[in-house]
Amino acid sequence: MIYPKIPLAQSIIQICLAKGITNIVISPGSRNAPLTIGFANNPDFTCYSIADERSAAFFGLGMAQQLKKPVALVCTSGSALLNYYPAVAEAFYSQIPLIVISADRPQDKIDIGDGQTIRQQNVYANHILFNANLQADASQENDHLINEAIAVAKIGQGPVHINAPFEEPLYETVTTPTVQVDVQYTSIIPKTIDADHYAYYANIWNSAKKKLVLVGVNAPNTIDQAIIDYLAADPSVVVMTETTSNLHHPTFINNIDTIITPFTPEDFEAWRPDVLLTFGGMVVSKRVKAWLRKYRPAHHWHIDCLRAYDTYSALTRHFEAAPNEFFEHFLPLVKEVKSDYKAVALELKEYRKVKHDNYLVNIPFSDHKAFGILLPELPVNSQLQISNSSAIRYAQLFDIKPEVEVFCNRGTSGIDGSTSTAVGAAVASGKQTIVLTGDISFLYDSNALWNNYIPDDFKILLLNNAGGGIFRILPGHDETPVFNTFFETTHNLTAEHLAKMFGFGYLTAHDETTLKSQLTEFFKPGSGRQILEVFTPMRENDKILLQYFKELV
Ligand SMILES: Cc1ncc(C[n+]2csc(CCOP(=O)(O)OP(=O)(O)O)c2C)c(N)n1
Repeated sequence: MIYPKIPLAQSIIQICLAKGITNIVISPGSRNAPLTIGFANNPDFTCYSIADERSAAFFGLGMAQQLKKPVALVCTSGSALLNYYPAVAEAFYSQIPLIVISADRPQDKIDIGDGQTIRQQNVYANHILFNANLQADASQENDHLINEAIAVAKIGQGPVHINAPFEEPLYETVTTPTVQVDVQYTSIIPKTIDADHYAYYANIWNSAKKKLVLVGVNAPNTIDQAIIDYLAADPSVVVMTETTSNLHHPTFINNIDTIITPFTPEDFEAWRPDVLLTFGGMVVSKRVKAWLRKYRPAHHWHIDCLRAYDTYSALTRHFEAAPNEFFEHFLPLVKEVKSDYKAVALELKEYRKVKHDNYLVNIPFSDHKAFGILLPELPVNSQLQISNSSAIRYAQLFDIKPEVEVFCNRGTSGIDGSTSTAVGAAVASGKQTIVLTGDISFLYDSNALWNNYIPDDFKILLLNNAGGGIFRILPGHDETPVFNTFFETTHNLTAEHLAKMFGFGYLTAHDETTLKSQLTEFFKPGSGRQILEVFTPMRENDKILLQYFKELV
């Protein structure tokens, strides 16, 4: 076996292995050579080589999102690790474990005029769970920091940074490790549930006639069926789910914006919950946030092992538990409450559905129409990775098969890494993965395709409306050169040449008929990696969407 000669690099590699950190995404460089040599020559690790650190970090994030365990990123010194920052921030807000290992120069070589040298220690200070600023010599203190970084990433479900200074020579190797590492194992002590406390909250629940359960980003197949059944049955409970919640039941409202956008102030008041119970991560719907912030519930309880945001300025209780664990203790204490809250919601859901379906049939080809056509065609048991901007917002308006798992980088809502994340997720999950993206997001992250690990059945549905269509929908849109140039960033680009360069099949659609036929071709088993670029009319899309909300009444 080959090991780097530098003892500190040996320590990092051995502790990673001992702690089960075996997926390593490496970007090229010299300063990180000791780590690259050590990881890549050890068959216990699976190493991925990705040149663009921004893309590499999102790729690692996508893997960790699926594996639910840390993935390590390894890069050289200088600006390399700054390019990890978007994914580090996403991991921080989406609670995804990532271990950044950056190679550095020893401290006395910083700020003396050496090349590719920046101040690396604590560089992610505001968005990191732990900084292990190592010293150049292997030591117990260093080992302790490495151990702790990995433990924090696992327990805290987020990014950590290990900064490792290496002195030249960097490429020398040995055949057996020369250092003994100190591996420490941290066990998670589960928080004990206080049963009396639950009784207090169950009393409030049992006397409330309007309980709203709102579910944000949530991994597929994580909520017990008994919980879903209870929430679906109690007449005083309305469940609203985000597309990214991966939670399904015919009685759940999975198209929040379709339901509440046309609301009058009286409707908002009538729907104001007495108790708001939330779980899962970020909520996409701006409208639900605006509603609940203005018409605040008397009680807002959030269930999460680690964090609770006071999104509606109404948070009264953070239950530090996983949802299943919470409900396991809570459900035996609850009683069904007589109420028409759910019945009214379901009646409106039915009503809106008729309006929604009618509207879709009658509109011309557009973003809205295209979503209505393509979402039902997603293959069962596939995984949908949606980019930010209007793609994730349109997706909220339509039904998506329960057998399709849905993900989106909503931690920071960036447009900078959706495709790279999807590639990482596809590699880690082994599921057929479909990216659903706008043109600006796709072009921004086109280096995602500069990747040797993209599975053969990876598909990209690219909605090209010649710019950032979202800005047309937002208030403040005005058809001026400033709007077109600086907001919408209008362009005439297509993915045709990128597809060719990166070995993807390339299909296009400009209307309903071609979209339908191209989708058949696109999803044909064995048709390989494909981009289907759907061209929609930039100047019509926003009008069609805004009219949709009017026609729902
Ligand atoms: C890294 C980053 N930069 C800027 C933004 C602001 N932003 C949000 S949406 C958007 C345009 C997206 O356009 P596109 O992907 O074409 O989607 P469309 O709105 O047309 O559906 C921009 C620039 C962001 N979210 N993330």
